[in-house]
Amino acid sequence: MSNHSSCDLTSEVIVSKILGTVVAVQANFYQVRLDKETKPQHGSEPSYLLCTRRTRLKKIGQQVMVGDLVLIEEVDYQDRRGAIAKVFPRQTELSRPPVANAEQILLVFALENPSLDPWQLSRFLVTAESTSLSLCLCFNKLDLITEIQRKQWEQRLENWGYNPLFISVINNQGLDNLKTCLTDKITIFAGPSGVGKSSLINTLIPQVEQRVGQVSGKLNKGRHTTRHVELFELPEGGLLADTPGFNQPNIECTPQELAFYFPEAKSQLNRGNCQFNDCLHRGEPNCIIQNDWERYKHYLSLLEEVINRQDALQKMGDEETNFKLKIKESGQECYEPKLETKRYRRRSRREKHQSLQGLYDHQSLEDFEQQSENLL
Ligand SMILES: Nc1nc2c(ncn2[C@@H]2O[C@H](COP(=O)(O)OP(=O)(O)OP(=O)(O)O)[C@@H](O)[C@H]2O)c(=O)[nH]1
Ligand SMILES: [Mg+2]
Ligand SMILES: [Zn+2]
Repeated sequence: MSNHSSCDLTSEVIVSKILGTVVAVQANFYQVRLDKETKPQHGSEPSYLLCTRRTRLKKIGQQVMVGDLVLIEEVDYQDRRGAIAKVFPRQTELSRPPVANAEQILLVFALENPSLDPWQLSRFLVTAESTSLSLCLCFNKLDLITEIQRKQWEQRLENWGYNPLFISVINNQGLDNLKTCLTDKITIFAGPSGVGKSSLINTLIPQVEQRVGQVSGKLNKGRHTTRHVELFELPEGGLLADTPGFNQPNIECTPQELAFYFPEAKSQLNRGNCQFNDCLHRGEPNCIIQNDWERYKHYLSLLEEVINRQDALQKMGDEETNFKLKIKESGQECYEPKLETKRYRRRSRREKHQSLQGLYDHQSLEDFEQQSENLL
């Protein structure tokens, strides 16, 4: 065989391998954004295909998630259709929200309206730190505070071990730095309700509503009745997942892990060891963690919560997780028996996955599980 023909053969194989990223899942359909590198460059091909999943994938029980990198076959550019033939191994996997291959979490808080609550911020930060994703912290509504107040927050957060971005979506301030942070990555937006996540996405992607409107009717049907995860493409490259706001994420980690999710404590732990391997840093003899940092009280409160949670789980042993954590108005936690065990049975199996618990409210989690079941 001449060099020439073997070269032709190779290029043909490469061309037929169309790769893409799943940006939305609805019932048995997957909206896939085609990878620019593998897509033929005739100029007329669409950027998105509506795909089904090959029977072989169904047989082996291969789930397809938003964020998955997939191989597409049976590409029909005319009808904008295709079939997912393979799901590539995931770099990361979050269960709540269900997103594969996300690289970072963008935590958005408002400086005012709603006013910044350090305790709530700590809960979000610890939840984000407990995933393997990197974290970008961003404070919105800079227009509502003075420069002195901004400096105070900056100093305070620096003591916590963070270097946040300050932005104002309304005044278009600080957005260039943020864009740099988001380029070419899959980012999950998280933060309490009303801080400006959706406003930010609309500013970063002016076409966002139109883009969604272009999606085929089949995929669009459930959009307004079912809240589902969808990735939006940034003009500069990169994908964003908007998630509904929530107020109190639950912390799912072991008591021993918790200190590592506070940068101020982690840096102390990196300098040496406590006398006891299972030290919880509550004044044990020869503990290396000092108590003179601002968030030490947050650490102690969360530690108690994590211990209570672990105790409750242990009590249940291998039984189903029939209890749910309830946070009272006072911030105190208690466990209540849960009657609908089915939902929790599924959830407890998922606990091995990373999760940003609470990013999805229970209703939409159920919706998603319903959809996932339809897919099987
Ligand atoms: N002053 C000021 N208001 C803003 C800014 N950005 C957003 N807002 C306002 O904040 C309110 C909430 O914004 P959304 O974008 O809906 O907030 P969200 O985070 O998506 O809220 P959820 O969807 O409930 O989680 C809206 O009234 C926005 O106009 C800003 O930079 N400054
Ligand atoms: Mg929103
Ligand atoms: Zn210690």
